[in-house]
Amino acid sequence: MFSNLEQTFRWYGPNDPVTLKAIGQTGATGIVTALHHIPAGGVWSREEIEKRKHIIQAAGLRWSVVESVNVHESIKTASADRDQYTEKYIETLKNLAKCGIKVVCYNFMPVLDWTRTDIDYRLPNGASALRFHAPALAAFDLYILEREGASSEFSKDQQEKAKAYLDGINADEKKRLIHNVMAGLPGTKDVLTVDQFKGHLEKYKGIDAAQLKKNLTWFLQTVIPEAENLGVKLCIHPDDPPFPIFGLPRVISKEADLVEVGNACPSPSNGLTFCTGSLGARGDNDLPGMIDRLGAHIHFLHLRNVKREPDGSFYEDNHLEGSSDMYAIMKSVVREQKRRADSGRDDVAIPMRPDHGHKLLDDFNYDTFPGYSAIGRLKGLAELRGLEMGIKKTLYQ
Ligand code: DNO
Repeated sequence: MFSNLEQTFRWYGPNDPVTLKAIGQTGATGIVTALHHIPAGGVWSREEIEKRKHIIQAAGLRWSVVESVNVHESIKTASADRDQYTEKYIETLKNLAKCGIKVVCYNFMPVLDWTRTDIDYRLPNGASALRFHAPALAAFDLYILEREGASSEFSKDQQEKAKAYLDGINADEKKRLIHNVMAGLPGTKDVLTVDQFKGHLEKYKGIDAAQLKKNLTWFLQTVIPEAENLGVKLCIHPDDPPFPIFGLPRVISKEADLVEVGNACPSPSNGLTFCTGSLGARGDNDLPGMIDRLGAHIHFLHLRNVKREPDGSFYEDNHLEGSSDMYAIMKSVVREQKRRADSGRDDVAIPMRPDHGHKLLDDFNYDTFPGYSAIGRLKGLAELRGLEMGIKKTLYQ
């Protein structure tokens, strides 16, 4: 039997209340982390990388994947200083490669990384989940940000629902909404002010999806050949949510986008982070089929399930429940592993992490990063590894 997926857990570094010791007890063997204290655009020195690597190894774990080396906004907007930031990006990849860390996740989402309106959405059993509530986002856009042109992007009905939502929340809830939407990069506690955000949006005036794709293509064609020389596998993370928000273009939302990424610079170093939660927020993404067709390019898996609602909202469900068929997804993943094993590829043990988790039980006693509780993710990992084993034994033993 070919090997299992590599079970990994995201760890936000020494300040993460979920310790490496706790992670070891989940059964995960790999760590997914980044040097979150270095802002996008800064070079990760070899010393800093080694320091972090040693902490992980001392806990008996391995630094399997970097998530993420963030791409500077100047590269996404093709500003005059993009060359300088691209050189720094390559420098970081070189340093990572020297330290033996060779799978690197990144994304190409303008301004904000992932976006949720509610980070404490209570499910009937009392668990706390993350939610994207479309009327709340529209309310923020139309009536808090007061973005020019926003009203032409929402139907009359959507505008009415947004207004009703805003009228129905109190001052604290409104503050929380602003905080949730403006929260900065994962792993930081940074929160943009609405005015700062407006300033960022300015820079995207005149950048539509076609232009953003061009900028991504330039980045890939500049960086991928270097990564290939280093033996580093880059893997782009899809947009979350996988549709435009705040008038900003989104270019990694569906199968055709992922195909375009590959075609922009064919190379084993130009790969995908297949995030079933992000891609699964669109009903027209056929996740198992996408894995069947694009599996060879997947270097990293985020396994998570969302429950879609008719108005474009969604919340994060249990890993095996929700709108996506996790059994069919895992079956496609296992088939991809079999293809890799049969063709002698050395990356059969694709790193996977249980992406996000509910807050459950004792999780409420810790101030964890949104989505990154210990017990909720442990539950997800346990279910996913059982599913993997069941499918493997049924199909191949
Ligand atoms: C959320 C994550 C994202 C992801 C980045 C990848 O939990 O999946 O923050 O890490 O977008 O670059």
